[in-house]
Amino acid sequence: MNTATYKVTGMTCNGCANKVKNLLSELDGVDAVEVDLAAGRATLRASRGIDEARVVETLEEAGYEAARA
Ligand code: 9UX
Repeated sequence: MNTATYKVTGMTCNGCANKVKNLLSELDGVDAVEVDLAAGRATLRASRGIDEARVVETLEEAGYEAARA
């Protein structure tokens, strides 16, 4: 089990939060995603190592800025 929190910049409404949650949920090995819209944070739980570059790339392609928190 592996947990990682990311700072996500640019989420402005619940639609954004849901989009981020869905996108990250589709990534390999990701079991659960929690998104905190107000705090601008996403936390991933994964059964194996999280591919950090893939997480950041996925968020950036969707129009957000992301960095490991
Ligand atoms: Mo809300 Mo976000 O209308 O991509 S969904 S701003």
